[in-house]
Amino acid sequence: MRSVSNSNGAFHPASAPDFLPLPQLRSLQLQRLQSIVQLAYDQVGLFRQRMSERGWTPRDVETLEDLSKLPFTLKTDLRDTYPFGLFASPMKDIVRLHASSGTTGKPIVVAYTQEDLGVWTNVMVRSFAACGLHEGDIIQNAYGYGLFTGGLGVHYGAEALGATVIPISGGNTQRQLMVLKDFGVTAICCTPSYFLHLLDQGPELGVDFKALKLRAGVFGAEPWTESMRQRIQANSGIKAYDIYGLSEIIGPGVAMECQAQAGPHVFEDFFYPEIIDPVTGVPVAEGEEGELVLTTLSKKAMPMIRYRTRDITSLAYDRCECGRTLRRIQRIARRSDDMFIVRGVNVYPSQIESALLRIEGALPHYEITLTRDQGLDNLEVQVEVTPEVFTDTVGALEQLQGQLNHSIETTIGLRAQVRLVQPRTLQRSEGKAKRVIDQRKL
Ligand code: DLL
Repeated sequence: MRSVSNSNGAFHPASAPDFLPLPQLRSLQLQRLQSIVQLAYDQVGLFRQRMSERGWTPRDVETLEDLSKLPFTLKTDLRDTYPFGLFASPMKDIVRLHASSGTTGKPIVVAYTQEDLGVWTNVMVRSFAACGLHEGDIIQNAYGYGLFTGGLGVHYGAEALGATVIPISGGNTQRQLMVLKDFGVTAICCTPSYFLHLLDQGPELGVDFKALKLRAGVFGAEPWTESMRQRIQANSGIKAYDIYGLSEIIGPGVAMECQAQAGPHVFEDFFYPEIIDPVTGVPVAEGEEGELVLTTLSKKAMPMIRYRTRDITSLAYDRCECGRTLRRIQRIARRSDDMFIVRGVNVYPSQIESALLRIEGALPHYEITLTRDQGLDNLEVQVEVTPEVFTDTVGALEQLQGQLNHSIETTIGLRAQVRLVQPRTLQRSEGKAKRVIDQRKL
């Protein structure tokens, strides 16, 4: 069923919760928090055990402030309970699974009930409406379809908005540009770096962005800066909006910018944000920078209580000019762990390490270099090999290189350029090894 929306996109009925008076919003949050804590306590062994260790029961959550006494959920909890250990609903009620990179070779798995998918669609409709998209828009969805949440999350939201969706998925720049132009696309969804790449390639392939009908970009899934936004807007003539999300919480649509472009509003009626000191775990003062912690207030398949995102940001409490009462996160400045994002794919150095060490001849000394060429990310991995391998024939070296390439690609789903180097060439560090050199200019 198509939802109603007015044609100038100023207000969509689904956006009503964005404007709830704060006392009403807080009381809705508390009510939802209490029932989600009860669900997690009843259904998720790990959560119940951690609560019991502290001598707490769901009844101890009497105010929203009590949330800060509850145990955190970490990415390692998802890894340790792989694949389905944190599910709170029986498999028969789970209608969708997605997955995202874990810190080792195994991904982390996330689940949705039908009701959860409804919430996801709802926040995506509100995301589009917030940046002025509406029924009748033609949305090119260049986020990857598959286990990654970007493709399907955006897809169902755009359909429910009443827009026309083009499910083109990622890659194939030439075809993306042709569709942008020939189909009269009015909005595009992809990573900001991929849009820069499209923008760079446009003139070569006869596409003048300023002559297109395109007016908005919904960009996220990786860090980007205000200067990148300015560059995109100046060179393409579109408005570039920041969308934030993560698989563990739902996917895209945890937070989205409105037309004021003052940082993504968190859809707080479904996701409760806190900012903590990443070292001590203690909540920071209002407006201070720290690690974003999110609690899902309605998720039935896999409730996340105080999930540590590792994303460093701050929360803006001041009233936005759009009138939304939802707090805003500021741009994600960095992460408190070593995950990096290449072409929208999350990668941990430890995944690359395990891919390398699976192959005989590779040594545990490696260095990852990230560069960006015409908007496209490149991933180079230099790895030291044993002296025996190094003195081997060229053919043997090439074979090893091929094996390492393959091992990395099957582990992280991305192609890297592997370079074999002699033992003891890479710089040794006295403390924590510096594995990643990021030379990308945002
Ligand atoms: O990237 C979901 C998504 C899809 C968001 C499409 C936006 C658009 P994951 O693959 O689980 O999910 O990666 C989540 O990506 O913890 C951040 O570190 C980073 N990230 C996502 N959005 C932004 C953003 C999707 N707007 C991880 N700015 C998060 C900076 C972002 N970093």
